[in-house]
Amino acid sequence: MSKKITALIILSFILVSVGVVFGAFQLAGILQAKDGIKQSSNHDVTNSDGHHSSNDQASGVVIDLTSQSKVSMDIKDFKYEKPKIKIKKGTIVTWTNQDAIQHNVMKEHDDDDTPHDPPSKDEVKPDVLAGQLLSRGESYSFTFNEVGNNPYHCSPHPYMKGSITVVE
Ligand SMILES: [Cu+2]
Repeated sequence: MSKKITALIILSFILVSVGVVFGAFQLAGILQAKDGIKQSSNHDVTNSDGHHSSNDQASGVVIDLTSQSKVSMDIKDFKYEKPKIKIKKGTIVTWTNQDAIQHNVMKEHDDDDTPHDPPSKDEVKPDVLAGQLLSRGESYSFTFNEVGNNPYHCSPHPYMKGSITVVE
Protein backbone atom coordinates (compact mmCIF):
# COMPACT_ATOMS: atom_id res chain seq x y z
CA MET A 1 0.00 0.00 0.00
CA SER A 2 1.40 3.36 -0.93
CA LYS A 3 1.73 6.10 1.62
CA LYS A 4 -0.72 8.24 -0.38
CA ILE A 5 -3.50 5.66 -0.18
CA THR A 6 -2.92 5.11 3.53
CA ALA A 7 -3.07 8.86 4.12
CA LEU A 8 -6.32 9.07 2.11
CA ILE A 9 -7.91 6.26 4.11
CA ILE A 10 -6.93 7.90 7.39
CA LEU A 11 -8.23 11.25 6.17
CA SER A 12 -11.56 9.73 5.10
CA PHE A 13 -11.84 8.02 8.45
CA ILE A 14 -11.26 11.29 10.27
CA LEU A 15 -13.80 13.11 8.09
CA VAL A 16 -16.45 10.45 8.71
CA SER A 17 -15.76 10.53 12.47
CA VAL A 18 -16.10 14.31 12.54
CA GLY A 19 -19.31 14.00 10.54
CA VAL A 20 -20.80 11.48 12.95
CA VAL A 21 -19.88 13.52 16.01
CA PHE A 22 -21.24 16.71 14.42
CA GLY A 23 -24.45 14.90 13.44
CA ALA A 24 -24.88 13.58 16.95
CA PHE A 25 -24.49 17.08 18.39
CA GLN A 26 -27.04 18.44 15.95
CA LEU A 27 -29.49 15.69 16.82
CA ALA A 28 -29.01 16.39 20.50
CA GLY A 29 -29.65 20.05 19.79
CA ILE A 30 -32.88 19.29 17.96
CA LEU A 31 -34.05 17.00 20.77
CA GLN A 32 -33.27 19.65 23.33
CA ALA A 33 -35.14 22.24 21.30
CA LYS A 34 -38.12 19.88 21.04
CA ASP A 35 -37.99 19.33 24.77
CA GLY A 36 -37.94 23.05 25.27
CA ILE A 37 -41.02 23.48 23.11
CA LYS A 38 -42.77 20.70 25.00
CA GLN A 39 -41.91 22.23 28.33
CA SER A 40 -43.03 25.69 27.35
CA SER A 41 -46.32 24.43 25.92
CA ASN A 42 -46.94 22.42 29.07
CA HIS A 43 -46.29 25.55 31.01
CA ASP A 44 -48.85 27.45 28.95
CA VAL A 45 -51.43 24.74 29.51
CA THR A 46 -50.85 24.99 33.25
CA ASN A 47 -51.24 28.72 33.09
CA SER A 48 -54.47 28.65 31.15
CA ASP A 49 -55.76 25.92 33.49
CA GLY A 50 -55.02 28.13 36.42
CA HIS A 51 -57.20 30.86 35.02
CA HIS A 52 -59.94 29.11 33.11
CA SER A 53 -60.30 25.46 34.00
CA SER A 54 -63.41 24.44 35.86
CA ASN A 55 -61.39 21.84 37.72
CA ASP A 56 -59.57 24.67 39.32
CA GLN A 57 -62.79 25.98 40.77
CA ALA A 58 -62.99 22.93 42.98
CA SER A 59 -59.28 22.41 43.55
CA GLY A 60 -58.48 25.83 45.01
CA VAL A 61 -57.56 26.73 48.56
CA VAL A 62 -60.16 26.21 51.28
CA ILE A 63 -61.18 29.51 52.85
CA ASP A 64 -61.70 29.19 56.61
CA LEU A 65 -64.89 31.05 57.54
CA THR A 66 -65.52 29.21 60.82
CA SER A 67 -65.54 32.52 62.70
CA GLN A 68 -68.68 33.67 60.84
CA SER A 69 -72.29 32.66 61.50
CA LYS A 70 -73.43 34.10 58.17
CA VAL A 71 -71.58 33.74 54.90
CA SER A 72 -72.55 35.27 51.59
CA MET A 73 -71.04 34.94 48.18
CA ASP A 74 -71.78 35.96 44.62
CA ILE A 75 -72.20 33.72 41.63
CA LYS A 76 -70.47 35.62 38.87
CA ASP A 77 -68.95 34.82 35.48
CA PHE A 78 -70.08 31.20 35.84
CA LYS A 79 -68.17 30.80 39.10
CA TYR A 80 -68.94 30.61 42.77
CA GLU A 81 -67.07 33.47 44.39
CA LYS A 82 -65.65 31.28 47.19
CA PRO A 83 -65.56 27.81 45.66
CA LYS A 84 -64.14 26.05 48.71
CA ILE A 85 -65.04 27.14 52.21
CA LYS A 86 -65.01 25.73 55.72
CA ILE A 87 -67.78 26.84 58.08
CA LYS A 88 -69.10 26.06 61.53
CA LYS A 89 -72.21 23.94 62.02
CA GLY A 90 -75.30 26.17 62.03
CA THR A 91 -73.89 28.72 59.58
CA ILE A 92 -76.25 30.15 56.99
CA VAL A 93 -74.77 30.55 53.53
CA THR A 94 -76.36 32.84 50.95
CA TRP A 95 -75.56 32.79 47.26
CA THR A 96 -76.55 35.74 45.05
CA ASN A 97 -76.45 35.50 41.29
CA GLN A 98 -74.81 38.42 39.52
CA ASP A 99 -74.93 36.93 36.02
CA ALA A 100 -77.60 37.58 33.41
CA ILE A 101 -77.72 33.80 32.96
CA GLN A 102 -79.60 31.83 35.63
CA HIS A 103 -77.62 29.68 38.06
CA ASN A 104 -78.38 27.60 41.13
CA VAL A 105 -76.73 25.58 43.88
CA MET A 106 -77.27 21.84 44.14
CA LYS A 107 -75.53 19.20 46.21
CA GLU A 108 -73.57 16.59 44.26
CA HIS A 109 -75.71 13.66 43.15
CA ASP A 110 -75.75 10.82 40.60
CA ASP A 111 -75.62 11.80 36.92
CA ASP A 112 -74.70 15.36 37.70
CA ASP A 113 -72.07 15.63 34.98
CA THR A 114 -74.63 16.67 32.40
CA PRO A 115 -76.99 19.62 32.67
CA HIS A 116 -80.15 18.65 34.54
CA ASP A 117 -83.30 20.16 35.94
CA PRO A 118 -83.01 22.20 39.10
CA PRO A 119 -85.84 22.06 41.64
CA SER A 120 -88.62 24.55 41.10
CA LYS A 121 -89.08 27.14 43.81
CA ASP A 122 -91.92 25.05 45.33
CA GLU A 123 -89.72 21.94 45.46
CA VAL A 124 -86.95 23.60 47.46
CA LYS A 125 -86.68 22.12 50.97
CA PRO A 126 -84.98 23.78 53.92
CA ASP A 127 -82.97 20.65 54.81
CA VAL A 128 -81.79 19.76 51.29
CA LEU A 129 -79.01 21.68 49.57
CA ALA A 130 -80.76 22.19 46.24
CA GLY A 131 -81.88 25.64 45.23
CA GLN A 132 -84.06 26.97 42.46
CA LEU A 133 -82.65 28.85 39.48
CA LEU A 134 -81.67 32.37 40.40
CA SER A 135 -82.07 35.29 38.05
CA ARG A 136 -79.71 38.22 38.37
CA GLY A 137 -79.96 39.72 41.85
CA GLU A 138 -81.83 36.75 43.37
CA SER A 139 -80.48 34.77 46.32
CA TYR A 140 -80.68 31.31 47.81
CA SER A 141 -79.82 30.55 51.45
CA PHE A 142 -79.13 27.29 53.18
CA THR A 143 -78.35 26.58 56.83
CA PHE A 144 -75.77 23.84 57.32
CA ASN A 145 -76.81 21.92 60.43
CA GLU A 146 -74.82 18.77 59.79
CA VAL A 147 -71.10 18.20 60.01
CA GLY A 148 -69.59 16.93 56.78
CA ASN A 149 -68.52 17.82 53.28
CA ASN A 150 -70.99 19.28 50.79
CA PRO A 151 -69.74 19.35 47.21
CA TYR A 152 -72.18 21.21 45.00
CA HIS A 153 -72.61 22.44 41.46
CA CYS A 154 -74.92 24.41 39.19
CA SER A 155 -77.64 22.27 37.56
CA PRO A 156 -77.57 23.81 34.06
CA HIS A 157 -73.76 24.22 34.21
CA PRO A 158 -72.44 21.19 36.15
CA TYR A 159 -68.85 22.28 35.55
CA MET A 160 -69.50 25.12 37.98
CA LYS A 161 -68.40 23.56 41.25
CA GLY A 162 -68.00 24.43 44.88
CA SER A 163 -67.76 22.69 48.21
CA ILE A 164 -68.58 23.49 51.79
CA THR A 165 -67.00 21.67 54.69
CA VAL A 166 -69.00 21.89 57.89
CA VAL A 167 -67.21 21.40 61.22
CA GLU A 168 -68.37 21.30 64.87
CU1 LIG B 1 -74.88 28.02 36.28
